[in-house]
Amino acid sequence: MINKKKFDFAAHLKSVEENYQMIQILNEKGDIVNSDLVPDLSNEELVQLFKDMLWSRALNDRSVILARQGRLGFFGPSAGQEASQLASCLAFDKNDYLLPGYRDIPILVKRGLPLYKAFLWSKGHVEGGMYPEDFLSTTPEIIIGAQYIKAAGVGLGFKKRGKKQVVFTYTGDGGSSQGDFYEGINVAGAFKVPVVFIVQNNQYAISTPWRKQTAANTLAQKAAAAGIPGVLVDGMDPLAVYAIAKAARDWALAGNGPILIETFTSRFQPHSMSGDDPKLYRDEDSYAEWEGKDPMIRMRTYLTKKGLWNQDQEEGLIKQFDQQIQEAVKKADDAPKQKISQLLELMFEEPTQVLKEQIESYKKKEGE
Ligand SMILES: Cc1ncc(C[n+]2csc(CCOP(=O)(O)OP(=O)(O)O)c2C)c(N)n1
Repeated sequence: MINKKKFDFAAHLKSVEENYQMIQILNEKGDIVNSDLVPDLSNEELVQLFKDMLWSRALNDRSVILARQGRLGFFGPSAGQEASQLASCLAFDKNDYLLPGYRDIPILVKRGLPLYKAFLWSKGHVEGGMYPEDFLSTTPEIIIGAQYIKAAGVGLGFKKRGKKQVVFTYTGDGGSSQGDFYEGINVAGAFKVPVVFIVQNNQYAISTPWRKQTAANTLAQKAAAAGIPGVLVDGMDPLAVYAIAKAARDWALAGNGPILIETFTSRFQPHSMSGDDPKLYRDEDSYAEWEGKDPMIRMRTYLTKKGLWNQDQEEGLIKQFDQQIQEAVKKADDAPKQKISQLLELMFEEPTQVLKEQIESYKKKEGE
């Protein structure tokens, strides 16, 4: 038999990839380029979103200094990711459930976590991980990608109980290379649970560029294997991030199942403040390119053109934010010293015999 025509694998792959074009609404010059998708946000909401982004940048800048002074424990800078973080979280309701990663502190605080608790968490203090019962979030996940499996579980619980709530979770490009990522989106798709999975592709997993982690042309297309929609968004564009996250929430809430969103973004600073040196793996020129796409510049220009913002407003606000941040730092510094016995007591509802002995021994050392 003569094989007349061979299957064109390359064309097949190209046709798959064409479905994942990046969505942008607000371009680098602060102009609307996709008027069909402009989200329905009032002037007040737009200004509030920008204020939240400014606050997040101020928190980042102060935290970098604190970390350099040795006054924080772990800290993962978030500068560059303000649109990806603050505009996406704006799309969710107070009743929705959040599963964040370690870089998502601004989202947790925006959702109501007292800032001093975030500082305590950074220092590894047990109280930094103790949330009020009605605060609907897990603590920031350190094991990359693990939150995706838990998110599927929380979503399944909501679905089984007929709750009108959505789950939203964040990981990075590195997280999307983990088995947990695929298991999470797969099971969520199979059970059609209300989860919005967000991958913040800041292009590096510590020093590994995202292009070296996967042959996939986008991370959004990984959704196809789970049979769920995947959308690639300009992660430096607050309007596009919000519009897609809001639509994804509506889709999930209506019972259609999960969605995967890739926000293509940039981390402007080191992975963490614990010795990572981006000069070893990142081209100096790439900073200039990405700082030109800065979500702060874009949103500021857009609001200024609309007559909703001026520079004087901004300077006063930053001072105010800095003051609030300093107060939270002080509160965290003044917290009672971490007790190892307390940490051990919280491990299990009923401590094992070995733990009981350790707790007693620590209590003696701690002078109780
Ligand atoms: C399962 C697991 N493997 C390795 C690590 C070590 N680790 C910490 S952060 C990180 C990179 C994560 O990169 P990414 O998911 O892109 O998120 P980003 O830090 O860029 O926000 C790695 C490998 C970890 N925390 N968990």
